[in-house]
Amino acid sequence: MANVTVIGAQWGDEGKGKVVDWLASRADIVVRFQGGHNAGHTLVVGSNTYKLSLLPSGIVRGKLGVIGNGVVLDPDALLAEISKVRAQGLDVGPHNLRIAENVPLILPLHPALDRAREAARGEDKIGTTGRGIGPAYEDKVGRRSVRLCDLSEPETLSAKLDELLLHHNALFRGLGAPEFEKAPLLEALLALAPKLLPYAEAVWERLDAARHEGKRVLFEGAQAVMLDVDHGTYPYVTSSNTVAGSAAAGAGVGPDQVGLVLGIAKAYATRVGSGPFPSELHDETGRLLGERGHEFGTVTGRPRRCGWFDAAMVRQAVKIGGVQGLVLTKLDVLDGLPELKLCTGYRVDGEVMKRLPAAMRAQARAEPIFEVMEGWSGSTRGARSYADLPAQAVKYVRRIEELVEAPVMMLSTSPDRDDTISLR
Ligand code: 2SA
Ligand code: MG
Repeated sequence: MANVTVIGAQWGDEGKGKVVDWLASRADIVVRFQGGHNAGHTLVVGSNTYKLSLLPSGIVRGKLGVIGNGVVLDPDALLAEISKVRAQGLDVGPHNLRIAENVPLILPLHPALDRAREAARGEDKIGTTGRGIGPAYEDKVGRRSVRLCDLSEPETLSAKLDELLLHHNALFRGLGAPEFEKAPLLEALLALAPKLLPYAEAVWERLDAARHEGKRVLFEGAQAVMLDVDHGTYPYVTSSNTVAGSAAAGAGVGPDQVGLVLGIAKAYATRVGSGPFPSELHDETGRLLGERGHEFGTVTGRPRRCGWFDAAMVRQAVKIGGVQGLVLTKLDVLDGLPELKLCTGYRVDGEVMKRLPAAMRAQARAEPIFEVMEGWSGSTRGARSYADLPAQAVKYVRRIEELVEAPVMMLSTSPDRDDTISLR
C-alpha cells in the first residue's frame, strides 16, 4: 500500500495544497476527511491559480476527489466553488467528485451563529473564519445534523429542521440575533437535493474497493495539529480533529489505510486568528516575513501573524499527529536574513518546558527559548536539488530535523510544483 496522509504541523497555511498537488500525480484518489470551506488551498498550475476550499486538491490533476463524512459541507459553498473552477476550465461533476452520503451539512444558520458568537465574545473572539464550522460540528455531535442523505427524504428533513430550529432559535434569542424560519430553509434544501444527490454515495464502499484494487489514496488534511480540537491551543482551535488518525474515521476506512503520514511545516511560523503564538514577531522581521511570504488568509484575506520556526511546537505536532516525515516549505522567504532563530522550548513562570503547557493562561504566558543560527546570503528560491542550497540553509534544515525528531523528507522552494526537493 502506498497511501499517504498529509496534515499541517503548525497552525495551517503551511503549503499543504502544493504538496498534495505534487503527491496527487502518484495517487488515484484524493480524500478530504475533516474541516470544511474554512480551509484554503492555493494551487498554481501553469498560468492558472486555483483557490480551493472544499474540493479535494487532486481534482485539479484529473484525479477522483472524495469528500468524506468527517467534513462539514456547505452546499452553497460547494456549488459556488464548482462553478468557479469550471469557469477556469476544470471539469468537475459526479464522475470525478464523490461525497459521503452521511456528511453533515452546514446550513445558513451555522455561519449566522458562528458570527453572532464571535461578536458576543468581543475582544476574546476565537478569530474563526465565520463559515459556521464550529456550530455545524456541534450539531453533528449533538445528533441534530441534517446530513446529505436526508435530502432524499423530505419527511426526515422536515422533522430534522423542527428539531434544529428549536435548538438554534433559542440560541439566537439569547444572543439577540434574528431567528430562522423553517419554510424557506426547507424549500432551499429541497431545491438543492437534485443538484447534490448525484454526488452522494457510500464512500466507505468505494474506498474499500480501492483498497482491494491496489489503488493509491491520498488523504488531504486541512488546518493543522495546533488547531486540533483536542490537541491544539484550545479554545483557539478549529472544531475538528486535524491529526492523521482522523483520516480513518473521517473517511470510513481502517487506521491501517492512513499510510505514510507527512507533516507540512513552513520554515518559519504563521497563525491567523487569535490564540497563543510564543515565537511571534512584532517587529520589522515579522513584517518582512509576512510581506515576502504573502501571508494573507486564502479564504478571508486576513493578514497572518508571523514568527520564528517553533521547533518545540512542531515536535509536539509530530508526536501527536503521527508525523513520519516533514515537508518544509517556503525556505526561500528566509533568504538573506543575517540571523535566524529557532524556538526550542518555553519558560513558563520560571520553569523550562520542552512542550507547550495545556492550560490556557499558562500557554499565553509561555515565553520562547530561542537558539540563534547564522542565515545565508544565497538564494534557495526554485532550488531543485540539495546541492543547489547554500550550506547554511542545509544546516538550518538539519537542525530542524534534530529538534523536531523527524526527518525532513521534502523541501518546497517555490509555489511551482516542480520546485520541490525530494530528500528520501
Ligand atoms: P474555524 O472557522 O472555526 O475553523 O476557526 C477556528 C480557528 O481555526 C483557524 N483556521 C484556520 N487557520 C488558518 N488557515 C485556515 N484556512 C484559511 C486559509 C483561513 C483564511 O487556508 O487561508 O482564509 O483566513 C483556517 N481555517 C480555520 C481560525 O483562524 C481560527 O483560529
Ligand atoms: Mg490555507
